[in-house]
Amino acid sequence: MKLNLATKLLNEHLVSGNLEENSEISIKVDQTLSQDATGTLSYLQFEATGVDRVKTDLSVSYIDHNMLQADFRNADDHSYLQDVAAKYGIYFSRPGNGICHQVHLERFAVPGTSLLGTDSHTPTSGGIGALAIGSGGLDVAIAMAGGPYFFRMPRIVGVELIGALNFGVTAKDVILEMLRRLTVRGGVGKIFEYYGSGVKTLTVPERSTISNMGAELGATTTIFPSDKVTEIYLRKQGRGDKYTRLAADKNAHYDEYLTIDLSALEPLISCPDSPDLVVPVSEVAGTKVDQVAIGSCTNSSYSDLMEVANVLKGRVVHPNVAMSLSPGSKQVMQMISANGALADIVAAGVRVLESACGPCAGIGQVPGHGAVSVRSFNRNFPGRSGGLHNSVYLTSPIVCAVTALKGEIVDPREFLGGGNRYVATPEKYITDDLAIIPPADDPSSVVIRRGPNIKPIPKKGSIENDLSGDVLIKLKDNISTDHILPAGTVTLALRSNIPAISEYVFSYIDPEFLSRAKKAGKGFIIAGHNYGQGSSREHAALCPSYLGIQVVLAKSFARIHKDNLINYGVMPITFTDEFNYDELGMGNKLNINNIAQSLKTDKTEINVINTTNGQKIKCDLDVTRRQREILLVGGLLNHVGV
Ligand code: MIC
Ligand code: SF4
Repeated sequence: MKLNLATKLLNEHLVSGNLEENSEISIKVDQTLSQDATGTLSYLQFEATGVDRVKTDLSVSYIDHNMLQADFRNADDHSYLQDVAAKYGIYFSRPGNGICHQVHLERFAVPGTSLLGTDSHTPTSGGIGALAIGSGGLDVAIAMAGGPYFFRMPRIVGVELIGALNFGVTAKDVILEMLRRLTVRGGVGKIFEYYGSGVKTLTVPERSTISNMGAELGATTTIFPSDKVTEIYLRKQGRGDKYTRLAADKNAHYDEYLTIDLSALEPLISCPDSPDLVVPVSEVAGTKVDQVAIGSCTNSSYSDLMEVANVLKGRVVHPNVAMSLSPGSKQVMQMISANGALADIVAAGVRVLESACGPCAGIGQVPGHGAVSVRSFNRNFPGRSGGLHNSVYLTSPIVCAVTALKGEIVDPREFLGGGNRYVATPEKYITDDLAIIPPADDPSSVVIRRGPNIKPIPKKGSIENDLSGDVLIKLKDNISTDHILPAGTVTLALRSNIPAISEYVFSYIDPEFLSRAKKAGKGFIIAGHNYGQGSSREHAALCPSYLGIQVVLAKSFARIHKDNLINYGVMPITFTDEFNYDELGMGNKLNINNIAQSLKTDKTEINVINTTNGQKIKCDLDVTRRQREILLVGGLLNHVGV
């Protein structure tokens, strides 16, 4: 059979299983990355494994999320991460060096290698032809300790790109078009592989914009071929030796096929409050805007910001708009400073922020009450911006720039009156790597600093044979990890302290949940489809588990979150018949009998008894043998004996 690229790379990395759709496989992990918001937990877990040096070819620890050192806690997390990196053979990317995915693409990602990251946007490196997957921190800890990464063999979707983008239309519109067609759960259990004549018209950073936001489709990952364009990019990054040509076989087989004609696309925008509520910009043109924010791992590359500077040059941001811009990396910041583009941006009245996630994770620039914010980011779930009462739109940097100038959403083709598509590609990138600290030569000399806010990770005992508890909350479809445990400065300072951060579980959507959960001491969550979409943060599984949640009964789950629930000993069960969801209510008392026994078999059918009315609800436990063993012993930490 003619193989697609994803299958070739999976084959090359395969440790166990076979590549049959939906069966469990495991792959060798060549590289890992982490960021500070999820990294502290991951490194605490890695330390607990007792391994004295990472076993990967390369592991990098980035500081990019919790940059606001409003008190001692973030600074303490940073020192902890720096010391752990030095001691265990991990490269440390200092605060200010940029967003993990942007920096990894520039400096470390290698075509054909596998990369596992503690962040859902790890597939950004798929733009360079890496097999890059996001997961919970515990899975990354195990990978650093030399273990493989387990997941279900996804369906491989071939997306053929034909034609070329027109003026005012960008790579962001390609992925927004995918979201328009497939929705935020259209990619669950799938890898998207792009191919076709249109691919060579896109630069590596443009490809990465597309692979980055494949996460919003719920995809396992996204991958592009590694071709001439990739080679030139790597050469300009001073890494030409890392290039290998990689492509699917001619006429390769895919499980599903899609085609996008790049020349037929128009500027698109996601409306509040979900990345898949996509419409043409022209449809919401005229909407008055209070804030514009450019940046994030989706759209803060050198060429993105050059395009913005080009539009802003000689113009001024509308008086009613507060505009910010966060360059994706130190490299980008240095380059736009050196060539004067930054001066044009500053002169236009833009507030230039440091190279970090910033407003994307609710770290500053929280929009005002009732405000409209237009962002070049990837997520607009409720509360994601750091506040609830606002309307966040997601679109390309060029739409952001013209919108900031006009004070209302506007189509760049109309505002600028047409022109040629401008994609700045430098002769050479600045590649000093001065903000990347290599591991210590003498690890034994490194003493790890641990601030008082860094607390041990709570563990659970083995699962009880009979589970019983109240329905503590009933949720709708597409509940994101931002709903479960909000982003923003308050919670980000608590990422290393599970008891403290647990106080914020569901705080935006149901402030009473916490007291209910504490009073009950145990219980069930009922949810709709795609429960746990979005971020990879383990806290969204670990904190409910800490509060006594034993079971999440949902219509369906997002991939990373389902794994995280299992890793922390929470049963992810689905309704066999969706309609039973309607019959359950808050406060119902539920029972599952003999669960430990069922876990020891391969039985997928589980009966949940609603003792409030005696109803028996048929449910499914769709987990692998390995995951059954993990659930039995109360989580992955117990399973690996740490
Ligand atoms: C995000 O984009 O939601 C984050 C913040 O980067 C997260 C990680 C986190 O919650 O710490 C992610 O995408 O995994
Ligand atoms: Fe950072 Fe936002 Fe990217 Fe998450 S999505 S890694 S918060 S820039």
